[in-house]
Amino acid sequence: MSRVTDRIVLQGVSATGHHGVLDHEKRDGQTFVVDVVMDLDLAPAGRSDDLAHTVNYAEVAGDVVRHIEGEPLDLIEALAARIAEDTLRRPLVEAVEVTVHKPQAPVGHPFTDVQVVVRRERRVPAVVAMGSNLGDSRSTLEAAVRDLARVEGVRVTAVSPLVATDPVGGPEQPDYLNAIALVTTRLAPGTLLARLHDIEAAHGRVRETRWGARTLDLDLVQYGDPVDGTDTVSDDEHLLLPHPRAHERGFVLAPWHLADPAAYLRVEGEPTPVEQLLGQVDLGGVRPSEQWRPTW
Ligand code: PH2
Ligand code: MG
Ligand code: MG
Repeated sequence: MSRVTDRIVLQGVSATGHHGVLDHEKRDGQTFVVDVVMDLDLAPAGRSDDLAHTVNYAEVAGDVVRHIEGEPLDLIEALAARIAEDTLRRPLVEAVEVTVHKPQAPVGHPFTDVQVVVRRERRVPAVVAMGSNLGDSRSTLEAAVRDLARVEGVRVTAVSPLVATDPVGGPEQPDYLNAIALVTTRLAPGTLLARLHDIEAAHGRVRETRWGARTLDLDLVQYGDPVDGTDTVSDDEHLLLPHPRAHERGFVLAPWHLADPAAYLRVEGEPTPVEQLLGQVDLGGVRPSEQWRPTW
């Protein structure tokens, strides 16, 4: 279920900078050398052969040189941290390790190199809606929580109570059990969604009838925080975010509110309290269920 992280390694980018605690360092400048290791999923670019599906390392090198040549700092720790934060702003980068070398540092003794290494990981909150109405739904949902927690780069932070719900849409089918899992993740949204599909498939999910009965459905409802505007909004047909129907579905809103009474969802562009949305939907088909005991 997990993935050995792919990476891009950019090594030995060098330029002259004026960083250092000593006056002569600020005045005269010296060579700084930077390595950047980016963790990201390279499978999409491997399939498509399209630069838009990966990180352009030439752009990263440009950023590094701008930082080296930019505002003089006292510490190479500060230089490394800024480069790392900048790199992590690129949406596909899950984690980054930056090494700053200062081979001409005023160390006062013969030495070959001094380096600082910083690692920074993306940590984005995300909301996963879970549903099942075929087989032993409660056991399936419990297993799905464990599977989710085992995905490399995903932490489960909270899980809602189970709710029993009337099926919405689709053909005649059994009632559902629904729940919400709150996670934090360093995975990019498309990567997280692909891992959700892997878990569905591992539980025998086959994609046949739209809105038909299923052993397991895992939907990515929201990625990021709409309150501070860091949520991903996407109309890519393979990655619709926020989930286009979540705001009108009691089987999503009710358990979400139980897991996080202060939750917000972006609706028609506006961050909206889930509690308010809950007041606008028909909750007739949503009932408390026999409880589950998810562990992860
Ligand atoms: N999921 C659907 C369609 N209808 N109805 C309920 N009650 N619960 C669901 O999870 C659900 C549904 C499509 O994903
Ligand atoms: Mg669904
Ligand atoms: Mg789905």
